[in-house]
Amino acid sequence: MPYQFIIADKHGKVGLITLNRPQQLNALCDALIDELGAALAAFEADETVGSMVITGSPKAFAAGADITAMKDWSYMDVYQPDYLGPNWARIRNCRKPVIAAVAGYALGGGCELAMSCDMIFAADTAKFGQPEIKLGVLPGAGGTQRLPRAIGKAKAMDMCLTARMMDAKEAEQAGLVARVIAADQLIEETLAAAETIAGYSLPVIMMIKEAINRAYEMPLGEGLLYERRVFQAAFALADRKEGMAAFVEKRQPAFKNR
Ligand code: DAK
Repeated sequence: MPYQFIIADKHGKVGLITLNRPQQLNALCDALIDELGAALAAFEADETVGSMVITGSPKAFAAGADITAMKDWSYMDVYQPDYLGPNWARIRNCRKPVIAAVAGYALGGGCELAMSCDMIFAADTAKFGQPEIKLGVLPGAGGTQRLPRAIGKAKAMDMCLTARMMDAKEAEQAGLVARVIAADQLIEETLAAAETIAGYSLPVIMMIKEAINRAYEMPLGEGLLYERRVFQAAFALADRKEGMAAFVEKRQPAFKNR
């Protein structure tokens, strides 16, 4: 399917989505988010794909929602259609793992998009920020919610209230990113990690993603119970049997996603 604002292609078992509005530093216009949701849905439905990667350009992962598009809107212009609600939810509701490969700016909605992914791999050039306060608004797609969970209240307050940017090193130390990678290796290393994930059993991949995400929604006791029940459910999978048999027989497992 041809897209205007993104490029979607497959690398082995990995669906790679590249945000492609370079003149606007990948500012997230509504149509781009629609296309991103459509591409993720297509990869979700594709049985040959086990994980996805979202990336931008060397200069910008995404410099935020499209300020030019938003500048003249009224409250009712955004409230009535629930602006940026449903199409952003499609990203959050993805069941296969999604890695954000971030180089350059990830600001405002760009930082929030990266945080909506399951993990962030950052180039050493990455800069994260929630500068909405400078525009007279606040983060609206998770900045005030996911950021404190990722980096703690103090740093989240600092970033959202002063609008300062955080570099890749600080972001890794603070727990926002999983890995910092030399910029020229970012895509290669991220695709390799995504391919490793996609090589495992798909239902187990999805169970792990679901269980970790529950850690943000549930008290510890409920989360541990949920994890145990899903662990027990994994014993219904042919892939569980295959994985353990392969270990005992000292061979590579051949998972069938069943
Ligand atoms: N929107 C539109 N255009 C943008 C843009 C943006 N966010 N960011 C950059 N551009 C455009 C610039 O206008 C410029 O266009 P031309 O002048 O060439 O036509 C071009 O990209 C290059 O930008 P600069 O000339 O500014 O480049 P510099 O290297 O000098 O500076 C910069 C790079 C990233 C520091 C700077 O461009 C900048 O500060 N950009 C704005 C960053 C920002 O404030 N981002 C937050 C936007 S508000 C929600 C979902 C999402 C959101 C809210 C709710 N829901 C689900 C409810 C999100 C809100 C936001 O993100």
